[in-house]
Amino acid sequence: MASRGQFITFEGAEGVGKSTQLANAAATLKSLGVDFILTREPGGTPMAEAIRELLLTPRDEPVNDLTELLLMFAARAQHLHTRILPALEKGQWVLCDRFTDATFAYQGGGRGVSADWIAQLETLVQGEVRPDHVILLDAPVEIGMKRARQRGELDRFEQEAVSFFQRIRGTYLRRAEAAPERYSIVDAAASLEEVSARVRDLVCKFHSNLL
Ligand code: Z5A
Repeated sequence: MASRGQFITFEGAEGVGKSTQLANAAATLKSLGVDFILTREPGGTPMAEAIRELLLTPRDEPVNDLTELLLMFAARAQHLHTRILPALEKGQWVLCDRFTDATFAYQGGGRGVSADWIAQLETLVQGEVRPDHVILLDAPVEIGMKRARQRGELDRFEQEAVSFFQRIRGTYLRRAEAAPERYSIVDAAASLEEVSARVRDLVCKFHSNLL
């Protein structure tokens, strides 16, 4: 029977380079001969992608914080139980663009929802499942916002103020500093070459630690 795959998530505020580094990590795993899937949250299955659409579309109707929180976890339940866990059980590694750390950062730090409520939903939906490694791409908020805004139209989250993203960055950093064995903080303000080299090294280290 194949040994369980590794679950690696990429986190950070908007525009820090998660999608870019996910592709870099995927190329690294390919070169190491590791079987893996690439996925994202909210989303990752047809139903969870439909929930993503609901969450990201700018709308005139104010969105209640609890509605947003519950939709994040509804999408996560579908994604985790129908895609992530079956892949891990088959021995595939899972590279995921955001996971529950984003909920603590955005809904908790950003919106001010109680971290206890988020932790309760985390236990309900995930049981004991947590990412094996979290790669936190960290950069001053202005840098990420500038990079993201060069792409054009802004989604519902991207329309928030700088202070919202500062609270998010602070929450991510506090979580990472509290559990350094599981979180790797990468300076995402560095050049693309430097960030890519650091992420490649981390992925190679996670792989060699299992040998
Ligand atoms: N959300 C939530 O609230 N709660 C949750 O639980 C979850 C999510 C799971 C969708 O996320 C939204 O959902 C998100 C949080 C919320 N909203 N926001 N903000 P998303 O991950 O799809 O969207 P995003 O955070 O806005 O990601 P992004 O804008 O796609 O950015 P990115 O993936 O981190 O960056 P990128 O696309 O790789 O890079 C951006 C640009 O910078 C691009 O042109 C790159 O070529 C360039 N780049 C990348 N790295 C560098 C370096 N090092 N130097 C220079 N230029 C660079």
